[in-house]
Amino acid sequence: MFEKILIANRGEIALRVLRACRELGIRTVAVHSVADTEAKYVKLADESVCIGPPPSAKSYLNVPAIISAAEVTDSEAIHPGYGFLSENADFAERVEQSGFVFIGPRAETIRLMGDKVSAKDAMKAAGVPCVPGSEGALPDDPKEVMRIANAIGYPVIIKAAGGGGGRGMRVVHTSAALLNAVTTTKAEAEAAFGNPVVYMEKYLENPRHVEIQVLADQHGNAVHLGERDCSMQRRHQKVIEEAPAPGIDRKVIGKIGERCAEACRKIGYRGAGTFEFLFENGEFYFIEMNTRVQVEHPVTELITGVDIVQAQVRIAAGEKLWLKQKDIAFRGHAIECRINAEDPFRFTPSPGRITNWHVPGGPGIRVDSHAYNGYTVPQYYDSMIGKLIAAGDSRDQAVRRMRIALSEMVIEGIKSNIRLHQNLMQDAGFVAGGTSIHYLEHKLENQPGDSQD
Ligand code: MV4
Repeated sequence: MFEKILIANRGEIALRVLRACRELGIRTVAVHSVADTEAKYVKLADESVCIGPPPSAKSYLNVPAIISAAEVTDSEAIHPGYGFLSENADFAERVEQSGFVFIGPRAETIRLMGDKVSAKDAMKAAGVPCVPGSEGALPDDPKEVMRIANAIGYPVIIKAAGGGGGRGMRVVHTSAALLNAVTTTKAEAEAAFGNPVVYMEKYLENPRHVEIQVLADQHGNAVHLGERDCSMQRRHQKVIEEAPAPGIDRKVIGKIGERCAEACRKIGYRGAGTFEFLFENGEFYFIEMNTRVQVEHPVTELITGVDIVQAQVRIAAGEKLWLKQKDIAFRGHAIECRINAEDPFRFTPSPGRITNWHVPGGPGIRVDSHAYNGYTVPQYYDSMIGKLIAAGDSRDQAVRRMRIALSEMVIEGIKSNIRLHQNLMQDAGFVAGGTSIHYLEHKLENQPGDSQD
């Protein structure tokens, strides 16, 4: 096992990785920007190194500064968390070339999944069901493009190979609009990602977002940890996630989960990974793979008892997978509310000093947050300041525990989205379960909520 790991991230996930390392007896190095100098998790780490000024581009994305910090502290491995450099293949390569272990997949795997065309090709070849669409990249010949769209059937969606997570896509409803849409998406893709390649898919009008968590070791073994439903989102930002996905047959999950595990074995995947699917009319359609730990990993941890962050570290250290698929049992239900420093109905960021912070507790409640009384939420980063997770024997119990937890939670001095979550925990559609990816945005259009304070 490693003796010392550098955590190349900030906030709640830096604290989460730190805790995983502590339990494994591994010393930690926190790297931080000037804006995070006073953060408690930085002081909790065994060592800390300031890597630059507040803007991410000069600190958490500053590759030479992070590599130097690993060198001067004699770290053996680097955990990238999520966001920032976590899915940057060039960073993973630099880490390994500098003699450190990157806690994540091989750089070539990250590169393969970063290109959404090659990711889909690889998954299709590995037996994962995909959304019907163009075979790879769209050709230049407009007649061919028209033919492909006609074969798929409208509506179709044009997506950038360099995009992902909702960036660089355009829905097309008629053949009259097709060629302009392709031209515009290609130009935007070139400008945004330096890659004009686009592909086409059948546009699914009302799907759910259901993703499968996998773990794979460096010795050809892989298991799945079931699914998460992340349909409750606004502008591609997830708001609530849960496991299991309401109303989906366990046998169907077992089958798609095994397809994902088998795909990991086939491509030599290493570490934790997430297969993103659209789920519509009882069918799973692969869209993208994420090669990092995800924000919503706790709901899977709570229903499986598997510590996903520790698993990432143990796999990176070369351990053979200690779990067989039959050892993994799914127990009860877990729901996560992302706690953001923002206006609960207008969604404008609300950085500043937290003058009063009180977190809930009791059976089945977990709070993953780096915040505390007197903590100042910096203006430079994502507005997520923590996650409130409730688990119970049933979905109903998890919902009831979440309502109580939200009622106990106190955040003063800044605005938070607690009231939005309280509203959603009482929402008939949410309570029934199984809403589509458009549900929250439609609800917010129709009932924009009170905008006092
Ligand atoms: C789609 C789709 C419908 N049909 N692909 C958006 C994020 C990116 N990961 C893929 N996305 C979508 N791809 C086809 N063929 C609808 C979306 C989509 C979406 C997907 C997951 C979660 C939220 C979403 C919100 C809007 C659109």
